[in-house]
Amino acid sequence: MSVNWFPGHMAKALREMKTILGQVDLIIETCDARIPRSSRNPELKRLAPQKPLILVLNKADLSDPAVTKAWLEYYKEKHVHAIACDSIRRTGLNQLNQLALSLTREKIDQAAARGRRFRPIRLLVAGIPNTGKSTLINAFSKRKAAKTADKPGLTRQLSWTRTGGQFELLDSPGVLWPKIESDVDQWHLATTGAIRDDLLATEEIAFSLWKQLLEQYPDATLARYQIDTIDEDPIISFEQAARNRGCLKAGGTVDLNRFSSVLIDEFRGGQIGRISLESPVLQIKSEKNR
Ligand SMILES: Nc1nc2c(ncn2[C@@H]2O[C@H](COP(=O)(O)OP(=O)(O)OP(=O)(O)O)[C@@H](O)[C@H]2O)c(=O)[nH]1
Ligand SMILES: [Mg+2]
Repeated sequence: MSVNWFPGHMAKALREMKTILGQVDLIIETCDARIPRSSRNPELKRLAPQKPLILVLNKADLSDPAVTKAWLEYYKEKHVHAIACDSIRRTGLNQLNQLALSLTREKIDQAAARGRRFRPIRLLVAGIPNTGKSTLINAFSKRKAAKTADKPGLTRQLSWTRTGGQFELLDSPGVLWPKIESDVDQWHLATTGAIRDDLLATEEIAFSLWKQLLEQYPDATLARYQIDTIDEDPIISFEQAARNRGCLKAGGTVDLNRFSSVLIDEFRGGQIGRISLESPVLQIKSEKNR
């Protein structure tokens, strides 16, 4: 099946980011703390390998705190500057502010020594769709300058926001890459809402999420969907959960499509619990096998 998740506006945004990079002091890359592996765009790394970069594991209020901590340790070992944030409640933003200052100080001091007037530090906020770039900019600037929404592909243009303080922030449209190779990556991106809901079959996304929940978070999942025991075949408990939720068609047959939407919504809203779908342990294993 050929799925087009790299529409024209993303290619255009990448081109525009390339041309404006000369004006940017530092890149803040947002990814989703629940899926730090599949929510990083390899094209962004290629865009400016020499620029200082801070990786924000955003939506950390929804991810498993122990797994997020393990990701931060993983990135520290890899010498990647990473910070966990909740852009809605502004957690992690002071740390982000301090790190952005310390990574750009030398450049700003050099400019001052050459007699240049003070100018704000320019940050490009980039990442895949729906990872909270615009929300982070609003939180950082304490303004509601950027529009945000619970769906991917809202921001369509590059636009600068002054913070009133030391920074100028460049919001950018969420960009994916032309070919997402792995099925698991596709499912994870769809589950967290990074690719449009109509691009993949809802039931397929939900069932892959269900299997992962049973494996990694069985207690929280069984409790939420009132299931006593797990059958070896996960489709049995999936159907049971749908029934328990009252997702039935006329005549009493189970409505898996409706339950699939319920499950995905509840996952996205954090109602099943704080859940991470990707862990650095598996990441290290796959790196070793390369
Ligand atoms: N729980 C939680 N939700 C967040 C956080 N940051 C953003 N959101 C929500 O995620 C959704 C997407 O946020 P946006 O800021 O529009 O995301 P974006 O990356 O700018 O999206 P595009 O412009 O489409 O690329 C909105 O519903 C936000 O309220 C966070 O840290 N925690
Ligand atoms: Mg946006």
